Amino acid sequence: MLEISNHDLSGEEAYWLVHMQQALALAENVTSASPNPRVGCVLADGSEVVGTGWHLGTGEPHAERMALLNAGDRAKNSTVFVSLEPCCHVGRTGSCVEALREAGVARVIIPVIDPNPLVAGKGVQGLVDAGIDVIRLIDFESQARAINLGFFKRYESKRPYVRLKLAMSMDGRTALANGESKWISGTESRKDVQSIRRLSDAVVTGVGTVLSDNPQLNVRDSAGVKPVGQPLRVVLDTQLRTPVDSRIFDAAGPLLFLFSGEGDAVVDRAEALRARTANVERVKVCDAEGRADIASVLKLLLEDYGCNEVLIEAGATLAGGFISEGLVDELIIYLAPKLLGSDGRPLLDFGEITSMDLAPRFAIASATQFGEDLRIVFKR
Ligand code: AOF
Ligand code: ZN
Repeated sequence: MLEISNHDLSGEEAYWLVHMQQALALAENVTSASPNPRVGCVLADGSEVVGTGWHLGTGEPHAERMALLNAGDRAKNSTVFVSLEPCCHVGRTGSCVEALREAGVARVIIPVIDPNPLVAGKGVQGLVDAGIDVIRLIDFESQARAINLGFFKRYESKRPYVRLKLAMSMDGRTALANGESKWISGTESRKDVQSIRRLSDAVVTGVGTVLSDNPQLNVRDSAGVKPVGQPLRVVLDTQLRTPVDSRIFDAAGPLLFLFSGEGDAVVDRAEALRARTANVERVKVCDAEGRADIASVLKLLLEDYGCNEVLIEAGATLAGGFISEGLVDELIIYLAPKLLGSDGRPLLDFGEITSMDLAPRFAIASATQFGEDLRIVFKR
């Protein structure tokens, strides 16, 4: 496999940049394919695109197969641009390396190696063994990873990629002392939250938020875009205090309640919630205060529910727990140009920090205005 930087391309190869961009854009268009990655594929003959494909999720054809089908006879001798190393295993859909070999493609161009140990370099080896040239355009690697942050996190860190969303005033308050919090952020910000939910495999909240805000936490039809599927909504509710008439049951989409309490009363409440078509599971591990163990919750979502990307929309206590355990990859703060004063509720609750060196640190990844608010994205 040849590794090439963009500025080393010349002549006809300049088209490679355009085709690779298109393959990445096709991948990016997929809201979620979890636990699989978002993948896009373009088949080209010189400057001309002869086939396109993308992967829609478990059990669906891989991007390469869709593109091969789309190209038909024109796949022969074409150059294949795919946003991830092609797979070589016979999983739910059969090896893409095999399909590319059979179609007689000339060359495969990728930005990044698949982190899944079933593939991880073996796809490239399979192509090379079949006499197909493989080129990796190294300058597209970070863009390719950014489309699948959760998929890479799954294999590289054995956890989902976690986003924590919060809305606060200029002085870092989320609600008035009396609990009133509607609406700190404006309509544009709330619309943007919808687009983040749409990308998420799960939206996690705590029972406190269910009791105080009575949210639905689903993806609603915003800006004319029809929601594609719904994220799994997860409520951490140790004693199962969620009332059976909460609005969360009214919205379409799967629901999961995680509890850790014991005794007949909790078991009865679990039955009542199950009757409302929710999954209810006891999480074995709990911390000293009886709160659900956050790392175990994430492990459960990764392994049993196939979640690559998780969004936390919770109050100060649960959000603070995620931060203090170092489990937040991305912090999304909507800053509203209001002041709520020192009696307002704080953004995060995570105990005293005794030295500046111990303060959790993030770097600013972007700052964008939404209506009157500013959205600041921080990354670890
Ligand atoms: C590709 N193109 O479009 C996708 C790939 O369960 P399976 O058989 O669908 O295999 C899933 C694995 O295949 C997934 O974890 C990833 O390693 C690879 N996904 N590969 O070449 C695709 N979706
Ligand atoms: Zn494949």
